[in-house]
Amino acid sequence: MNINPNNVEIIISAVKPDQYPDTGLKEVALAGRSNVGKSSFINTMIGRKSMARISSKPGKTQTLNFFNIDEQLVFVDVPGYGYAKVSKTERERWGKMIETYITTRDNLACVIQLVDIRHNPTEDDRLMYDFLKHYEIPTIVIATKEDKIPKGKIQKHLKIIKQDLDMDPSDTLISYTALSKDKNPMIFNAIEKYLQM
Ligand SMILES: Nc1nc2c(ncn2[C@@H]2O[C@H](COP(=O)(O)OP(=O)(O)O)[C@@H](O)[C@H]2O)c(=O)[nH]1
Ligand SMILES: [Mg+2]
Repeated sequence: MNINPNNVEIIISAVKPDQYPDTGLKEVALAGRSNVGKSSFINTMIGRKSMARISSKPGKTQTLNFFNIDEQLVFVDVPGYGYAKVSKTERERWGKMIETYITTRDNLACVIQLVDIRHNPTEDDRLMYDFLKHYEIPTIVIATKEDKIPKGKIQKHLKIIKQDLDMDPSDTLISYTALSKDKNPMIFNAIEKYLQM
């Protein structure tokens, strides 16, 4: 898949289904703890420095942000979970927004769940993955920030993540760093498989 970075635009920030855009394109949603690197991932994948906002205030974006990626697919940046300073009411509103989107969106092709390669998956990471598997959503797990650990330790960390999430063998796990575009083709290939389904 070849993406023209100059043909990427934010379509809309939505909360409710009647605000979801009507593009006819397949959607790929990003899930992950706040600050794990979702916005950075989108920016690196599309080759645009600050398309998706890289937030210094985690937990701030409480909307689903839809990005039209060169008329080929739509990335949906989802607000992160696990941010401690969020009130119970906000957390519940967040949960409903995600659940509604994941369970009702017909053109959702797959979810890319980001985890931090340095740490064991958190309880929230496991709950999110289980939730996606419960609804049979194809999932690509991206273990990001690999630049922060020695190269020789990457495989060991990937193994732990796969085990801790109890990953479905049909799901893909890829180590990643937003500091480099090297793995963009590999990840677009993994995504492309689900776009055709
Ligand atoms: N070293 C390194 N830092 C990263 C990487 N991805 C994200 N970051 C940093 O982690 C912080 C949170 O990133 P952001 O994309 O806003 O996370 P989000 O809350 O999941 O959207 C920012 O300071 C980023 O610069 C990565 O692959 N490597
Ligand atoms: Mg973000």
